[in-house]
Amino acid sequence: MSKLFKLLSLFLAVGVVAAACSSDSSDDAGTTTAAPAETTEAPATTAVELDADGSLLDTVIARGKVHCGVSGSAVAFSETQADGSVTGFDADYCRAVAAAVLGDANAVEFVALTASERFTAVQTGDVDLLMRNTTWTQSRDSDLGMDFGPTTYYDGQQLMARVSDGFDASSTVADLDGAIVCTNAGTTTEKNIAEAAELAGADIELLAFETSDEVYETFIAGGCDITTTDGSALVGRKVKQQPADQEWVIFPATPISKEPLGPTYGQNDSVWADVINWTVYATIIMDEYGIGSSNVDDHVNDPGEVGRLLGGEGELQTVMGLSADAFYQVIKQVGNYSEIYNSNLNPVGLVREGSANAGWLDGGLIYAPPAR
Ligand SMILES: N[C@@H](CCC(=O)N[C@@H](CS)C(=O)NCC(=O)O)C(=O)O
Repeated sequence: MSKLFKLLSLFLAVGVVAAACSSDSSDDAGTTTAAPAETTEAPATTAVELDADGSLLDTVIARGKVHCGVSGSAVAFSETQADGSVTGFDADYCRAVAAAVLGDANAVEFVALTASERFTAVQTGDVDLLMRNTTWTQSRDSDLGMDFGPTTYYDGQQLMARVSDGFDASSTVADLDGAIVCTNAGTTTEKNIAEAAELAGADIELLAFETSDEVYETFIAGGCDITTTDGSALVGRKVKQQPADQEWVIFPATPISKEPLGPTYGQNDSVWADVINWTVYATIIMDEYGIGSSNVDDHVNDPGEVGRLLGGEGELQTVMGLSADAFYQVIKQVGNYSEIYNSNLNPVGLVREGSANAGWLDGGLIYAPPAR
């Protein structure tokens, strides 16, 4: 688009806003006035172009790297290795975004953030997105200025304790009366357990630590009776850290909260949001077709949805500011949803079957809108 047209578009857009403001000061009238602009072709195009100009997408493409906020110590989700590389389910979704935007899954700079640091890092622009065991909540969505992408892992908060302290799989929050409970600061976990204990009439002492490593060091040393966080994290830590002389049990079977985890980014950048969201959706849709890294090359010329998503006729990736082959690169270099899930989470015992993270056709919640 020429500079002149862009400028003209800007004036047109400002005109629409000004008209909306001047016609009536009530919210209702503003909405009514603005609505026709969405239904006529030219102003709708204008709006898209203006958004794209200010989007993080341009910044990331110019920079040639995605700055992705992760935990770095979340077992199976994002773990910083001795050589500095980061592995895990969340880390792979950072790579998927880099493959989509830059054609290179390795064009990621991982930024390790504690739970309490993470949202500031998005607000200051230190990271372009979070893939950090982050729960979608109303306050984060509104008050904190975040936006959330599709849930990549449906989690829920549980508790972990020593069997020798009298806890078992049927224990409940009411059984915590008198217990010292350790968790991470700046999390939903911290708030949920305080609220749940109060509701259950259990008097607890809550210790909130900045990192999970401190939580588990304290728990193992007997400084707390209970640790609590997302169930997936408890499973991972139990596999990795349960000492030979202790037996840990996770309860209750039905989590005490819903913790939908997924990509998180700054609000009001729908071009960037679309890119991240459709990167996730592409991994889910390809999974539904049984197309992954090993057979994607056999399907690039497929008709319909598969062909479109892989860059063939009718593709929509270029409309989003990406290369036509953006999602081909995601599947080829990183894999589909099952590949990402199974390679990272099966080793700690987390399986899709029978869980909320199964596909919708298998009774789960993993679902994507159609690519057309
Ligand atoms: N999903 C919850 C909890 C997130 C959280 O901080 N989880 C812990 C346990 S997985 C964590 O990431 N620990 C890793 C670390 O300390 O870096 C939230 O969004 O508040």
